[in-house]
Amino acid sequence: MLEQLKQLEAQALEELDRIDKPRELELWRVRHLGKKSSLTSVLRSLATLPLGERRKIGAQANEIKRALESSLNEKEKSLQEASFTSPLESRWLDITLPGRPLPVGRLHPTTQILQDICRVFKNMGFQTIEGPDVEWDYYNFEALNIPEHHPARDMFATFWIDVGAGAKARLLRTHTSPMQIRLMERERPPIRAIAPGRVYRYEATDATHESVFFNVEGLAVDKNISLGDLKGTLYEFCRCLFGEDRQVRFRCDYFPFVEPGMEVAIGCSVCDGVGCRLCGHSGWIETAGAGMVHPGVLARVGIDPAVYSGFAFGVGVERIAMLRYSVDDIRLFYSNDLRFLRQF
Ligand code: 2NM
Repeated sequence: MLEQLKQLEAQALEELDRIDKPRELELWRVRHLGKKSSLTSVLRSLATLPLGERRKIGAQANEIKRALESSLNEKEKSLQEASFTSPLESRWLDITLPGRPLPVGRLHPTTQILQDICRVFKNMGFQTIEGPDVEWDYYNFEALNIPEHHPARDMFATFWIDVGAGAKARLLRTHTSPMQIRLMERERPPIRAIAPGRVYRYEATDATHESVFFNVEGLAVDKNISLGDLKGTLYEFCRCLFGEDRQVRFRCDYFPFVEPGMEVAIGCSVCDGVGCRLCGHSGWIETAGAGMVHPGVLARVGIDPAVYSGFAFGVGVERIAMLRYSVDDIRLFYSNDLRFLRQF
């Protein structure tokens, strides 16, 4: 019997030694220490033995039971430790490898150009003013010399918010001049200001027209402001943005809020004047409208047109971006094509 117990122990320990997975431990425990194990049946059968043998074999069996239990504990601990350390030994972390590049965002090309334009005018002494995209009819039209039913309203295809409610109707601004009216209402000359912002036109889109785009409008009001000041300012603007070589052309044009009015065009940077899709085969791209502020506009905001005069202009930001980067379709700016946007 004693011999049998020794063998039992030796076999159990040998099996335990070979175990290398924690879940096998439980199977081993059931096999050698469980209710149906040989060891347990030896312990159960002790009662049937004569007293002398019962003591000897009982002590031996209990000792083996304790030995197996403590071996099991130790094995459990060592397997647990191995589960922590072995991944560190088997898996390498090469800290000298270069990192994975993270995609880096950037400013939208329109925003970049907008900032450039504002910087150029800031350097010429213009303050920047901003205001709401939703405007009153009064500020967008009435105050700019465009009363209701005036044919000039057709120049600014409008997204209306309130329909047919006179000067109190709301709309999406068609230019940022409304902010200049507000400025002239509350401040006296000398005034030098630009109003950058989003504007809206209810029009079909094509290569040079979007229904939502950015404008920068400028205004200077003072004594003795002349058309020469306007031309000098816009020449300087074109030189700063496009360099000394690009040509600038002024021609007569009509805007209800200026008199005289003019359009400003710049030599096409895509074809260099030869003619292409971008410039409509004319070699010129219209980039701005401008003129001397209409006396009626000044009078309405309480600035005496007999004492003061002013010039004003409006620049299309995307048009400038198209020239600067030789982009031949304005719709590329807002189609969210990363292949396009990543180039800026
Ligand atoms: C343009 C063209 C010509 C303009 C006029 C004014 C204001 F408020 F002074 F009357 N602001 N901007 C103006 C003049 C805008 O955009 C094509």
